[in-house]
Amino acid sequence: LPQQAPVATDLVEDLVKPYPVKVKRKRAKHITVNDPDEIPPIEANVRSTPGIITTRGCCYAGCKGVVLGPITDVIHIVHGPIGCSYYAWMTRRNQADVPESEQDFLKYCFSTDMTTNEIVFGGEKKLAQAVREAYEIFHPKAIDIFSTCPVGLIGDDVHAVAREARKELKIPVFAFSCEGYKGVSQSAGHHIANNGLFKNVVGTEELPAEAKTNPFRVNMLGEYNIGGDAFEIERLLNACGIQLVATFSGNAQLAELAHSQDANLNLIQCHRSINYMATMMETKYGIPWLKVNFIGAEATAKTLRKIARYFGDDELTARVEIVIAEELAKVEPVRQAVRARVEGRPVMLFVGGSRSHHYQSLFRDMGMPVVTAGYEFAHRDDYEGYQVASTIKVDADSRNIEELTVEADPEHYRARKSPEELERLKASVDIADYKGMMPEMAKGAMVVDDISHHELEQLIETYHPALVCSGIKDKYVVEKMGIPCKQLHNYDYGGPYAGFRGAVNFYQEIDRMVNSPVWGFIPTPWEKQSA
Ligand code: CFN
Ligand code: HCA
Repeated sequence: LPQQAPVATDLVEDLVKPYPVKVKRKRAKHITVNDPDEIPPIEANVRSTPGIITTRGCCYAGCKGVVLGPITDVIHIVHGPIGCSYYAWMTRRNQADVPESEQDFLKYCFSTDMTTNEIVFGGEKKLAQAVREAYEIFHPKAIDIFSTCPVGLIGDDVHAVAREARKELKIPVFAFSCEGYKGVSQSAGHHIANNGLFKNVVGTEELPAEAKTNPFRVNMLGEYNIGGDAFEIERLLNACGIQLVATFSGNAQLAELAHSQDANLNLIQCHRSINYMATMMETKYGIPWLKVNFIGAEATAKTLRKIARYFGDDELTARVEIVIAEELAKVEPVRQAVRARVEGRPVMLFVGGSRSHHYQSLFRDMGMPVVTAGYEFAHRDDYEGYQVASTIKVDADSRNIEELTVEADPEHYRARKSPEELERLKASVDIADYKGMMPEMAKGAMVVDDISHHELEQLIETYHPALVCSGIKDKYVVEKMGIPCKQLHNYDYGGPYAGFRGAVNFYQEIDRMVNSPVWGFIPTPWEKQSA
């Protein structure tokens, strides 16, 4: 790992200086200087301080927007005021490619449009009517319902409405109590969504026998097809002869999730949002899981090798090596050309719950040092990275909101914990850890959890970055400071960035951004000072 020029020891103090005493004490616990050999403690997954501008999302965003929204053939009805739907309508850029013969509701926006009347007199009747109407018009395979803040406050029983609708319409209708205010961020919503999906969908169907002949059957967990990433991952898995049973939940249809228990291995891209599903599938069906990273060319190659190593099959290993060689031959010339133009230029990364870690691989490919990074809402294990595969230490930090009791299903449970299995899991882990942010980040780099706008601005003035990666809530603040800001949530208008083709897209995009002459016309704060 590269060494980072050590930051001034008083930088942490400087960052929190303008805050009142209590806030200062709180925020200081979320800021630390990294040491990959001796991971320093960092406070995470706690309530944001009122009055401080945070970039976090809400529970509803995590449940409906992130985990369930990408499923294409289910009608997602939001029970709440129209704004909750309108402002979430297609902004995440999760893509889908649904055959003509199949239903696709992705581009639609369904809401009960709750108004004062329902807030005062209750909204259950309006919700029941909305479910009926959606069914009569579209005849979907299933309907799910999402509560937003006011629903919890007035006490509508969305689960009772779902139960009645199930009886009346004879299709699965299930509800999620994911009111925005629950928990401390979107993280609570991921958990609620995972529990609901596991309880109502996974294991309700079986993969047909003719689809079970390939011994290398995997699910992609925590891959939402932002900007088409899942398409590229699927292309690579296909090329290697690995069967993708289900993706949770990018470009997913209900049926594939329903028979996902027939996969042999779960690959986790975004651990933060989906670790609950991996653990429950392991407990009930005995399916082991491995953390992977398809972001970055080097990372993708390691990930494919890791999968091949897990299955331990010579033919598969040989095929994987051929795919890697062919793909890297196309990537390398672009990578080298771009690297020559961007190498050494500092980057700052502040995104969600996994990308601030994964995108460091892409910047490593280009030789751009990540001087400071942090998550909006990830938990301590995502920073410290002690959980890398099923057999290794359990996520002790993930305190549950709605704990589901999951028992092994004797029909399906395959004895996975044999000594050989353990050895193979460990060996695959050795190829590339993808543990978490801090073990893979330079010594001396600054780590800031749930960063505020004030801290972001001050860090920009400290590091003079060539690029900031973040989201919509600070993109234009950063660009008005004369520094390009790449959105790593929705990829601005770009993508895919996963896999080998994605890496090429990303190198070219970053080259265009950081080397654009337009930044010469907007003075940075430090240029203004010296003028
Ligand atoms: S697509 Fe994922 S990769 S699911 Fe998660 S933690 Fe969000 S919506 Mo925005 S971009 Fe972001 Fe991650 Fe996993 Fe996305 S970094 S904040 S909740 N996220
Ligand atoms: C969310 C979704 C979000 C927001 C992106 C952003 C996304 O948390 O509500 O703040 O730019 O990726 O769409 O994370």
